[in-house]
Amino acid sequence: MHSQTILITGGLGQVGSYLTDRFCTDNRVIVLDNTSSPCRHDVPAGVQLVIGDIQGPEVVRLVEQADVVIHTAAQIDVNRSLDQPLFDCENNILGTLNLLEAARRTNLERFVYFSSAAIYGDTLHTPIEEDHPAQPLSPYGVSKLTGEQYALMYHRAFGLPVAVLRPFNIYSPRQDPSNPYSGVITKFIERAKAGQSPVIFGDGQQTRDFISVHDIVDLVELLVEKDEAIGRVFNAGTGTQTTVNRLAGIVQEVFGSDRALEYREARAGDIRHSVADISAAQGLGFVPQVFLEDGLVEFAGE
Ligand code: UD2
Repeated sequence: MHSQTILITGGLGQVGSYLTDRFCTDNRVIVLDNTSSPCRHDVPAGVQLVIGDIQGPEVVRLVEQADVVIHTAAQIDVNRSLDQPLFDCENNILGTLNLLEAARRTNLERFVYFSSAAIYGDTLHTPIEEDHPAQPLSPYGVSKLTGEQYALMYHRAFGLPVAVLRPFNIYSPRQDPSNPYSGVITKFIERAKAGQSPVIFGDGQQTRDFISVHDIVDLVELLVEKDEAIGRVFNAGTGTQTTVNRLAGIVQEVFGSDRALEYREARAGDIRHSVADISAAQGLGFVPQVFLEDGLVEFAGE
């Protein structure tokens, strides 16, 4: 890959920070972040940090300098989107549109848009392929889907080289444990570190497709490199489903605990089964590398 100037929105966040670390070794990286939910406050040497919002006018100047835009910045809290749908809409839809408008008349080589598996809503079948009906259950899901639609329209109408990814359940040691809406892995690990057993909502037989942030970064690299990715949508998962019970067992193993698991009432609106069909990503050469067991070991060292 030749050296490029890469603008990473949300570059201080859970995913953006790992993208920054990977891309900055061979490229010029500019991070744009409004510091609303940073998982770190600094960037590696040589990376330019711009504190600002994706809705601001400065994105024009930043996008003009870039060869590639990787757009991860978003309001990511499903519950907050239910409480404040307008806030979610402004951030995610208008913010994305502002970036796309800035990109419209440039010679960008790639615009990578981070969507979410939340766009699917209740699943009719698994594994979930990209053509599965999109029936989001939250304003967040609607805002992510709308962002996708705008991005793909900018490809069709204006030739912008857009690629979209729909991450399933991403995990990394940089997810903020103090956030009440952090994912189940972060929750289980925090409890394990405090000598407590995992709390399982429902019978624990519900499944998810847990994907390491390192695999997400690999897939983004492919979306940037491969021209076949342009104008298309890719599920970002491992294709493997894991029950919440099994996850709890692995966390207990990694932390050497044999306490009894705690079961509580199922969460309202919880989706029963979720696993990605990743044949589209595999067609680009994507091979998930991180087994859940190994990915969780990384947390033990934190
Ligand atoms: C994921 C996304 C969310 C949205 C949603 C769309 C994450 C962190 N969240 O929610 O943003 O895209 O998918 O479908 O990726 N659980 C427990 N104990 C706990 C915490 C959770 O048993 O302490 C269960 C929970 O009831 C659920 C499963 O673990 O069945 C996964 O929960 P989650 O909050 O990590 O993620 P999910 O899939 O609900």
